[in-house]
Amino acid sequence: MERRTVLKTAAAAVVATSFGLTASPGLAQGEKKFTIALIPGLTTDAFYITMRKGAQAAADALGVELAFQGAPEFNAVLQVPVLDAVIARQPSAILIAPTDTRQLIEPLRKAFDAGIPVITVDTFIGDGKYQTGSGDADFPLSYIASDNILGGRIAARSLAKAIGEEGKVYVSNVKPGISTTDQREQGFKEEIAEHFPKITVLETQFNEDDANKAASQLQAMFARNSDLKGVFGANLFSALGAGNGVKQAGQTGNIKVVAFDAPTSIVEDIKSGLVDEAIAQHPAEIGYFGVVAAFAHLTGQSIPVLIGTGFTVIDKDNVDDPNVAKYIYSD
Ligand code: T6T
Repeated sequence: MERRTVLKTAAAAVVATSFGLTASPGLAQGEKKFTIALIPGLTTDAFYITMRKGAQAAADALGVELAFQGAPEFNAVLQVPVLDAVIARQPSAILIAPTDTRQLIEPLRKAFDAGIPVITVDTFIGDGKYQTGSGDADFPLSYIASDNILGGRIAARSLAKAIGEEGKVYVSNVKPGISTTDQREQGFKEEIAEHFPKITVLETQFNEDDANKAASQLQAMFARNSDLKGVFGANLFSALGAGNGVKQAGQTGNIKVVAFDAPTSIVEDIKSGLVDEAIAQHPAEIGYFGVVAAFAHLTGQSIPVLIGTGFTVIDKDNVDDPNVAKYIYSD
């Protein structure tokens, strides 16, 4: 056995013992064998609320304890102390949506060094390629998420169609350094560059996950570009804010909006014509398979290093279909 694996196994045994989690069948009735911690990007976002529901469903099915703890904002400085507190309680495994590709590497390594298996959900650290034996961020066991580059490409095709394949657009985004939203912007720009020569992508506007800022930015972009044709909101708050900006500018239907994510308000926004298409992720699946993967690992199974979940593209033609509406996020 490779040395790293031996160390990992030994450390895991220490953690298991400190929880009284050895294989012995001496558990009191109702006592859970494993505690899996889920640390979201932030606690109040419908995307992570929905992820938690999926995770809880899997935890109930498997008889494990789910501990959900996160920060009130999508911010690495606020997420790290939450992670430290979780590590101190020595859960059986950690599922985390790291809020920065670099800033969470060393904090997460502390969990790994303590023998706590780490799986990242939604976002990744480093380049997202885990268990390769190279680089400083390959120690998580698995990455479970949407294909965000593909999602950005889908958004580009939707927006291109909505604006008649020509004119000025821009990306409303959170901030650089977040794997998901960086990849969506990348996929969006690649698709436009490859297939839509008459579309100009203006400079990305970063809103720090603040919908009010995204709304003001939309209005400022429109003031500078009266021929602005469309905007891609690269996550829930970016899209919500950009949409509100379009409405406040009296440009509903003139400036087209394609939204990533599907909070409950998206139904009304699609029906009113404010949003052309929304790309719903499947956060409940991410949470469900996160817990299943952690459980599989804890019980000696091997797990895939990458688990991809899907999208549902919502527009006015399918928004009332129950098979589509079920992907609207929970509040
Ligand atoms: O878009 C999701 C998530 O995938 C992303 O990493 C951060 O923003 C959201 O949580 C939506 O607000």
